[in-house]
Amino acid sequence: MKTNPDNPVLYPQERKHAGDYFSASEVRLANRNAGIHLEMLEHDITPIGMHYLLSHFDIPSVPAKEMWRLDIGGLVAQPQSLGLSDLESYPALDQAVTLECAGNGRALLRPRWPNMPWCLEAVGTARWGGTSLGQILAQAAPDERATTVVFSGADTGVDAGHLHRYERALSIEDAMQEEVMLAWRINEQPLPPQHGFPLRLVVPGWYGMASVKWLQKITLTDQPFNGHQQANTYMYRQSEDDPGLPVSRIRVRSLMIPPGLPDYLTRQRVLEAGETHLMGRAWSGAGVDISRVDIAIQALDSPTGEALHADLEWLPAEMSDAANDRFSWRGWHHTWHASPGRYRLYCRATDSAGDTQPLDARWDRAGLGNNAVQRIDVWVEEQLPRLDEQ
Ligand SMILES: Nc1nc2c(c(=O)[nH]1)N[C@H]1C(S)=C(S)[C@@H](COP(=O)(O)O)O[C@H]1N2
Ligand SMILES: [Mo]
Repeated sequence: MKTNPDNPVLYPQERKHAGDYFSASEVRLANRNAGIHLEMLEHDITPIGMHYLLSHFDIPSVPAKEMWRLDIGGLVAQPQSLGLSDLESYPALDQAVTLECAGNGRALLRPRWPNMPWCLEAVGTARWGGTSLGQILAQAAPDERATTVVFSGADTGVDAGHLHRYERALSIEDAMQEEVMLAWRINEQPLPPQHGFPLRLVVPGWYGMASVKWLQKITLTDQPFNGHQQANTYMYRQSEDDPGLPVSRIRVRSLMIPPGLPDYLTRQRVLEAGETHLMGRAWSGAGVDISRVDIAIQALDSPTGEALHADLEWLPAEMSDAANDRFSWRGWHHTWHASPGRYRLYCRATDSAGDTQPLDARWDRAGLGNNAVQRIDVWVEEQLPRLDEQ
């Protein structure tokens, strides 16, 4: 094999952290990989088209639904080649799952790692429909030496000079968990192309990278899997030479719907004094419940925007009924009697395993797993101008 050493795709320059301004590449990625609009946190189930998206390469062109095969091979006694109609004959599994990208919050770190510049919008909760993976793996009769299950998508591209298919692995124990599913429906509809049509993996509780879209092949092996998206990306690292720790489950987080009205360009918020309904969602990938969400409202000096008191006073939010599924977010709300001024609003979730969100972001070289407390600045006015007097 001979490739041109001047080719910057195969031989890229080293990626470096960046300062203030987003590059054209980051803006282009942001236009491809839309995020949820935070006001859509109003819905238990995120409407299709409002769920965030992250696709590394091009959305692959896939054969018609009837032609699609899922091949299961490697260390198995009974290799399988299954069409979608074969999968549909297994018991249906339908579950609301909160999916979040491990890069959510990346753009709030300084300095910034050039990659998809998520602020806080890489999350959504869909009702995924399909069937549990474990029973299908069991049909293939895994060899007892098999330790690892590799999932291969139909999409291919280059990242950091590595040409590869999008592939991720789970340990066989993790893959056999009953909630791990093969999904061909989202919110009662067939998967749209951007969410993995016709078939994807959904790994509840894990950051999104585990949920391989356009799933074509499952391979059982007794070797550790060292694919690019397993061993190089999606590792928590402090520095370049840090061997790193694998990214797995979603860290506890809450988000608030920004209250009041937005400024079009800056998204700064303005609202009228009085009773203000604050609401949002909280989730944790440990498969454990959210035990509490606390709210803090900090008065800021106007016009400097500096905090008038450094200390935060936390007030418990009311949690909505835990009607949703185990791997799905939970609603919370809080009534704020807002008086005129400038404020910073905070929300912080704690799960029943005792994990809570840090106030400040933990450093990660690639901007992964930043679950720091959200801050929203608002201006409260005695009265807003009347619409028809403008
Ligand atoms: N085949 C394939 N699967 C993939 C990806 C991808 O680029 N290719 N992106 C992963 C990442 S990083 C995330 S966060 C989720 C996003 O799923 P969504 O786009 O359906 O929200 O898909 C995961 N599965
Ligand atoms: Mo992601």
